[in-house]
Amino acid sequence: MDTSGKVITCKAAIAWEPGKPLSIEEVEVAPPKSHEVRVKIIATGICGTDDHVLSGSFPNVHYPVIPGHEGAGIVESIGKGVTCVKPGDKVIPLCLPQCGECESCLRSNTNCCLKTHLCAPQNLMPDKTSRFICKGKQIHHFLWISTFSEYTVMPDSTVVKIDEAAPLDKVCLFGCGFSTGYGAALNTAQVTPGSTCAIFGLGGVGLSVVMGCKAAGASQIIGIDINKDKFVKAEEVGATECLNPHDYEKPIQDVLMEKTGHGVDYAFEVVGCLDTLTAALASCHRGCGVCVMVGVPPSGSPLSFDPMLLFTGRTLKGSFIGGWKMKDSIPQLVSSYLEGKFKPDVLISHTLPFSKISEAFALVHAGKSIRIILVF
Ligand code: COD
Ligand code: ZN
Ligand code: ZN
Repeated sequence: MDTSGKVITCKAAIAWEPGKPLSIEEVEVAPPKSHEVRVKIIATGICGTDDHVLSGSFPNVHYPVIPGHEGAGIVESIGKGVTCVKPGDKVIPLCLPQCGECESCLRSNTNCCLKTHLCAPQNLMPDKTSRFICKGKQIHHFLWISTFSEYTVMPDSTVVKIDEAAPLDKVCLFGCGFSTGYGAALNTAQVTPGSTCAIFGLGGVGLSVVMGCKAAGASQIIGIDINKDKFVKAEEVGATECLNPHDYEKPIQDVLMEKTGHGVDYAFEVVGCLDTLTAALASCHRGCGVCVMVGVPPSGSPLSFDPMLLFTGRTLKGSFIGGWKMKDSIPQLVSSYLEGKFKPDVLISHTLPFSKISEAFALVHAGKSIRIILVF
């Protein structure tokens, strides 16, 4: 049945207010307007950030909202003026737009498009209206892509065509988790062969950092997590050793200093916590260590640390979605995946039907998952 130009009714998971569990509802999804694309989502991952949306700790989210930002699907229809994709294309929705026109997009040294949610709200489409209605109420978009809906509408700056051979229930990980972590090591830190790395937080994103450090040729890769169940996977993807800070009486940065002599060349914060950020910075080589912040501590929390940590030459850097300009890079990452250059599949601990989204979040909360893929 040709659905283009018509409202589609489908299932979506709605967060009605912060602190409440998701509920699966029937939503009406309006057709795409000019420069918008409607995508049938085939698979979506659950990222730590989606959980932050449920708890209310992710900034600038308007409720009720359909979260989800790590999806893959097939274009159902396109609005006027869309040239980058056509119906039937396999695509990945982008949690970071690449509009191609703004000051950042025109620079080669940043991926921070001025249309990102940090610069402009993405709770509604660019024309300030929603494409989602449930029980007569307007539902907000999340990062413009809301992948926890079987059909979703997004601006054409936030979607990219990928190889038609790509398995969508695997490559959805390129929409956030894998790209964020892998790029933090390769693009932001530019890890060098033979170097020493420490990764704080071994969730799906942290494990992708481990994979990036390994691909860059690091010789010592130390994983750090308070949940020792995460160590098996970390060692499988390249960690040479794993540490649980709770096993030591002294702070973990002191343990790392002792282990490495002068500190690690690269430390990555992939928890989203102020304490682990300062510990990561303090673990770096005092003269030339680079600390990369991947996680985001709760908004508004001030960071304080001894300035001497920087004075001697350490660098503190942020990494935004792995530093990738997403439209340019994601199709290439997918092609490299199809050539067998890396295996983010190992991050997938569970694949469940979309109807089990609440069970999936329970597994996330119990620390029993790495990446859960939901399939429609
Ligand atoms: N020390 C060491 N490890 C810890 C500590 C601690 N004090 N506390 C928790 N951990 C571990 C947990 O046991 C867990 O294994 C890991 O840290 C966190 O993993 P997940 O699975 O909860 O999260 P991820 O890997 O899916 O995502 C992590 C992020 C840090 C990217 C995310 O939560 C975040 O901060 N997102 C905001 C940043 C952003 O916008 N990123 C891009 C879009 S997601
Ligand atoms: Zn994410
Ligand atoms: Zn831009």
